[in-house]
Amino acid sequence: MNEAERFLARHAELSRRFFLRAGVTSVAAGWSLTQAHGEPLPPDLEKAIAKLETYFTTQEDFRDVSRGKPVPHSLPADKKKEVGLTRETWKLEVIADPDKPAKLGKQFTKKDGNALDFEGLLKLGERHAVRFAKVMTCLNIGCPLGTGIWEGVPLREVLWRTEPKENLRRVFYHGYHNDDPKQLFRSSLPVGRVLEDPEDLPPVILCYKLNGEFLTPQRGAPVRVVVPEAYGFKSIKWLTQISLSNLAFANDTYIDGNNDVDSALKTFAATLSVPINKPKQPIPITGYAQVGISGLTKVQVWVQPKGKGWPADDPYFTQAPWVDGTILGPPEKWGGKLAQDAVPADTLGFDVKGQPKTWPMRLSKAHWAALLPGLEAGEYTLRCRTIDAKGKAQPMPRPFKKSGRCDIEEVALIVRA
Ligand SMILES: Nc1nc2c(c(=O)[nH]1)N[C@H]1C(S)=C(S)[C@@H](COP(=O)(O)O)O[C@H]1N2
Ligand SMILES: [Mo]
Repeated sequence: MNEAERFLARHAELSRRFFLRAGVTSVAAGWSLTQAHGEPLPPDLEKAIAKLETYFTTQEDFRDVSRGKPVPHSLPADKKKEVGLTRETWKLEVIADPDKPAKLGKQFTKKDGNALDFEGLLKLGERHAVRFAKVMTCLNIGCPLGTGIWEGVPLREVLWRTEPKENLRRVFYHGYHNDDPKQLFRSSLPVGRVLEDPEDLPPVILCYKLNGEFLTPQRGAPVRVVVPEAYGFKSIKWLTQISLSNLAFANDTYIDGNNDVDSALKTFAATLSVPINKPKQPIPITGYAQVGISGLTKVQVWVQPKGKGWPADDPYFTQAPWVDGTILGPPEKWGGKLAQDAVPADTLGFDVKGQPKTWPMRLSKAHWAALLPGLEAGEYTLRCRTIDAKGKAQPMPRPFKKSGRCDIEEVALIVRA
């Protein structure tokens, strides 16, 4: 056996000993692993897993990338009230696009006094509300901003109330932007996506709750759009206007940054903890994977001596000796400040006991761990990648940056005597 073969064999043995696929579920601390059939985890790995982020993110812990001068959520309380950024004063206009109007039976405007208010939205929610888990990721940043259970009324319920007749091809929407056209942040969807949910996706919603609580101003209160399968820029915050258009193509704000605005969430892996190690000691590693529309079957890692290089005709390292990490099961504790730490009843994708029906869940995250065989002292490069449900290795099938980050992550791995 050469060195690489020995590494692979030793990795296979460690995995068998410590991670028995069926036996890997998480307990007490949220993330530690029961070892129903395997040996207890080495303390270093146990500790790293116990320290993983909680599955859901509290509203406060979401990373904020809001634009605006001032950012709307920072306005003083009086001003918020005045401009409709409170639940008491919020008004949503739903109109025909003045430039390319769809033919509607009705419009909802402030002028006519029939704009939708928050009470009206909650009333619709009594019959139509849905909730689902989703990771919010900025196409430009790549690293998820947070994961939560988003709740609201399917946008189509409001759309149908305009009694559309014809010439409706696209739905445009924007939020409060300090009444300054230069600050407008807008997005859009083909009307078909609003009316129907392909491939069992949750509906596009007018969202007013996150993790069971009303949205905070930072997260877009009182109401934002949430598009389940999309990157963050489609999920417009501080929503004030929807316009129904005969225009056939997108004019999202994110087009200006050369972004692919039709891109759905991608699957990719990243590390969370990579310790400095002692020679010949097994190396505990943890990470997460974003689970895009293509699903997730595997997370893999590969360790290479630093600066070793790789044939240029294999830029995605497809021929490298990748080894499988272990995808952790659903957590015992969900976090995110969910009431009683329970997933709310009737959350799409969860059963009556509040357990996920499938795992890993699409449009969300999964966490993973690996215990790598010990190495000689030195510096190494650790890479991780996902294999999606169609068997495609990251960054395929959509490797381009401007449709969402999915580069294979490279981090330094140091082994020091
Ligand atoms: N009105 C408005 N909505 C917005 C934005 C904004 O600047 N203004 N930023 C968008 C972008 S680019 C992202 S990535 C998400 C982030 O959502 P979050 O702040 O809840 O994490 O909000 C989106 N909605
Ligand atoms: Mo973004």
